[in-house]
Amino acid sequence: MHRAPHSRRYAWIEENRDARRDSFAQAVEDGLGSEPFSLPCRFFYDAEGSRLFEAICELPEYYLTRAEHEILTRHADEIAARCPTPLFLAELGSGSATKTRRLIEAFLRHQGSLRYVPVDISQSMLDESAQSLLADYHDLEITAIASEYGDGLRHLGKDTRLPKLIAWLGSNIGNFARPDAHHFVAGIRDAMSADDRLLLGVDLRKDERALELAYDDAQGVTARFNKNLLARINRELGGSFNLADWTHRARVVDDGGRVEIGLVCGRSCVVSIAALGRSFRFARGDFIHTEDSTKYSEREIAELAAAASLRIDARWLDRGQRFCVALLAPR
Ligand code: AVI
Repeated sequence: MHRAPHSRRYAWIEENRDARRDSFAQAVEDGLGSEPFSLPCRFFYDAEGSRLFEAICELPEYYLTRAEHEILTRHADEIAARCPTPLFLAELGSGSATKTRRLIEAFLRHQGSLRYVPVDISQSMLDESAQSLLADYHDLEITAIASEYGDGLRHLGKDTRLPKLIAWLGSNIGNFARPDAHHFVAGIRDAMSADDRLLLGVDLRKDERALELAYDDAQGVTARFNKNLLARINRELGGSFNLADWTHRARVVDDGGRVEIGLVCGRSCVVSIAALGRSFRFARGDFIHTEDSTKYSEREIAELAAAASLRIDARWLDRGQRFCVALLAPR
């Protein structure tokens, strides 16, 4: 465990750093080595990708963040009142933790002090958000975990000193394929004791046009976010992608249940990647799948919970009925 010199209230843990670095090269080799081409979306979030994602959350078309924020602002005290206290608050994929502030404030009101355990792949994001939270909340302690979800969850499962609320917000669940989402929620359930709770933020199925706009915004921020994956290959693995040859594409499929995101090749090209010691050939029209953003109906959320032996204690929608936050408890 490492402690930042500037605060006695901040500690951070790094899980599996080498595995994380190696897995990027391996994922690129696997994903570009054969068709259909793909790159896993978890690699979007280097420092630049995290910055671009924060910009996406501010876009007028990207309603998800505002809808969830509205729900948390209106119902954070009720969420805290429904949880066993005192507890500690853990968060998977915490990012800037902006939305989490409403929860932190509610728990500080309910129990006076709070330990917050954010889990995020981006060390820089964890450091930045921790410093800003600690400056604003004097009764807050933070133990940040820099890791992928799986390692973070294993760590949380062992932390049984107090009950915990695990927040998995921002519809991050949407970036899992449906069967993987079921599997992952079951994994969260395994890391929970009887008094623990899960707070799940999920984007709902909706009108296709609203989804298209949310994932292909007028300012092109989402396109830059998507293309940053190729830029990251160039930066970290010595790749030769010419970003101008690639176009962002977001298509609504499965009856509005999923946005399929990727990059379309506009000109045939050969891309060398020094760290892999090989080249990849792409033809005009080739597609690299980079992300799925899956949407759920309220019924699908109930099925997801039931399949993981969780019950819905309460759920809230925003006024526009676009987004759902559900509080889940072990059955
Ligand atoms: C992080 N995740 C929930 C975002 C989403 O909406 O699926 C990622 C994103 N991709 C494009 N825009 C936002």
